[in-house]
Amino acid sequence: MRHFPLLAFLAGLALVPAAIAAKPPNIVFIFSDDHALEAISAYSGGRLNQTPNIDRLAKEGMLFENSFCANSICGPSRANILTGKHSHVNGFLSNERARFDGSQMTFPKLLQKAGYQTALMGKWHLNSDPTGFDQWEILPGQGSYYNPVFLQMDGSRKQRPGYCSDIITDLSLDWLEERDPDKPFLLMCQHKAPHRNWSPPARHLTLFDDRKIPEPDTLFDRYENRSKLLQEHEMGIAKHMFWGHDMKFHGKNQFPGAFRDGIPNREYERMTPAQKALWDAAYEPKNQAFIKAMQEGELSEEGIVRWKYQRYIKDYLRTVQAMDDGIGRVLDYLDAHELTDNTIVIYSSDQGFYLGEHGWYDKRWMFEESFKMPFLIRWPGILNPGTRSQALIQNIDYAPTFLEIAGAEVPKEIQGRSLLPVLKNRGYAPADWREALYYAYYGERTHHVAAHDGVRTTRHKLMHFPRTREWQLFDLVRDPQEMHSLHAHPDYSDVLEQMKERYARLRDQYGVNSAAIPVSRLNESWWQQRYQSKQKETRQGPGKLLFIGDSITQGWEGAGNDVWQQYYAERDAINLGFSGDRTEHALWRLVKGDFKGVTDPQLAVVMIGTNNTGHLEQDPEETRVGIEKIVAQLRGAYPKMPVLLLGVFPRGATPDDPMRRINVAINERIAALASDEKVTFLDIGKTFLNDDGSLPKDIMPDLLHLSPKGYELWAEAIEDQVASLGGFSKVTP
Ligand code: SGN
Ligand code: CA
Repeated sequence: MRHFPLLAFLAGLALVPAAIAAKPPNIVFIFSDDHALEAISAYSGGRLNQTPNIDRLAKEGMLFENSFCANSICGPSRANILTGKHSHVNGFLSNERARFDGSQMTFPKLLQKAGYQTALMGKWHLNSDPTGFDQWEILPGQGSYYNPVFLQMDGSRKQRPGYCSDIITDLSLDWLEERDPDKPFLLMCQHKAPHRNWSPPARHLTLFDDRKIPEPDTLFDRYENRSKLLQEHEMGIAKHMFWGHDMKFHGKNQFPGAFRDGIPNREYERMTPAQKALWDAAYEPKNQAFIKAMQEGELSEEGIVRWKYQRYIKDYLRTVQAMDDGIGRVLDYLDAHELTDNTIVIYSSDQGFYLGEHGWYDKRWMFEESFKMPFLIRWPGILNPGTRSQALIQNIDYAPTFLEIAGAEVPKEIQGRSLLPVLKNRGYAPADWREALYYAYYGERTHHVAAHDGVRTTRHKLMHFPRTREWQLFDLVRDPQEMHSLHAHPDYSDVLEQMKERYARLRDQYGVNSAAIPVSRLNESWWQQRYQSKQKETRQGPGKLLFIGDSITQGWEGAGNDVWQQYYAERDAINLGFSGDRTEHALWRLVKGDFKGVTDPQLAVVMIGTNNTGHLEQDPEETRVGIEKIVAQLRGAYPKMPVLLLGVFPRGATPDDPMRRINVAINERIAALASDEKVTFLDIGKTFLNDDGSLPKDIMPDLLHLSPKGYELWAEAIEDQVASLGGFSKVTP
């Protein structure tokens, strides 16, 4: 029997009509892609635009001013929402080459179990088919604005004429019409808009033509007083807008200094002649006027950026307008069918977006504009109209909220918190509510935003960039635009320490362990090249013996080369050592790599972890988990292959060297991995050491890497095991 704990609190509220208490409420989750708070008039006061229908939710319900995502990018945010978990737990870290594991627990599945009818219409972008929905129809990948194709549940594709946001609204309303009226329902109506390339519908093509949209103060940010990594971005209005795709010009780029080449306006290519005619009638006069002004030298460099900003923001806002029209139609439908009173309506978007702030478009950074998500909720009879909440909420909270509302049990594994106590408390956070949020972006090549994570309280934000091991600290009250990092400011040394403590505590609470989360180093060109050449080698195979590690393993190609030739060349060995790799990087290579040619490897030799120690002085327990994942990855890929796991080699001059001690502690822990009968653990550290435990320089000249003699000792020390485990005939030097 199901029970509804909600009833208890509903009963306590005088406002609740009896009808509501009788039936669990329906949930309409309206979700968009890349909608910045600044482009919602309920949030911004209408500085840029008016969104009357989204605003209805604010007027009739509750608006959250401190609503955040856990990872400011599309697929990951959707995965956070579905699972109620941070990215490192649900496994969907970035858009690049990721597939959502739909076999895991998600809230739609649990709502289904609790008796809800569930449907999803529109953008999905998780690269695997939706699970947990009675009905769905989704855009493939990013989808298109004009005459979009939709994936059907039977695997077929259907092109639908018209404009994406209108069609997604139609599909949603059709489903509402056809559903079983006796069951509560969850409808996820998920728009593509206002995602790039910001293509408006015919009816809004000239909206804002008579206006100059105000520019943000930081449009010309020079990225001073913050990490140098900010300058690496490729998401600038000044430098990274495409002539065709973004700026909607036809033909060849006439001003290569000001616009990027390469991607035409693919949406235009999709249009019917009639759609094209309307489009051209709207854009061409404006485009030709700009081209003429450019040819006549009328625009300064700044003037060009300003023009591009106007083109960008107007198109963006036009797509918002069309979506807002659709939201109005959904709300009207609920009214007309007397569903409003027992239906919770939510509006949110996968993350925020830069509307020129810091000179940017796109998202990914933990800065406010893209870290924030809109979150508005209407729940007649429960929420006081026009309430604005300051509580710190995050997208991992949605799943437990919906489950609690439906009277379903909230699984312990969920990391978010139900928002019901906040909703019940007129938007005020209860006494035991969180004081800080954790955020992590895992890096992608698109737009060149370096991986970072951090914590935010109501007042401060701490960011950490692992690549440069930099901290950034912002005081959001004094510097809301985040123009000046205070991490080195003496007045903030206490705040910095407190924030670092919070950061450590939250990472601990959520089980964030950088050693065990796959990370690429494709942004380093030598690494990328080595990765590609090793890809080729593993595709060609056969690869009977795999060496997996860091620079010490890579060194078989250098100081160890003669010994390698003698021992391993004839055994079809492949050197998968990458200088500077920590466990997370080796793990990434194993997870993402193409080992097609390696069909029947006889043995893997693994030795890694010393860079987790050397770069980060990482807790040996964390490094252990990273090594465990590497071994598990190998075991999963090749169940028959034995693994020879070597203890991390000693480093530093003497046994009391702090790094040496960490490596020893790692080895004490990873020895236990040999409980798997296919894994043999061997610690050959002593081979390299003097009797007193000191490291001789003729073996490790820099007290970390091996000399030719060191490689000889290594090969000799493991030869018995290599031969017997791998089934090779023994090499006798
Ligand atoms: C596309 C866009 C990017 C955008 C990503 C991710 N380029 O690659 O600008 O950052 O999607 O967006 S485009 O040329 O296709 O327009 S997300 O919302 O899916 O995460
Ligand atoms: Ca997005």
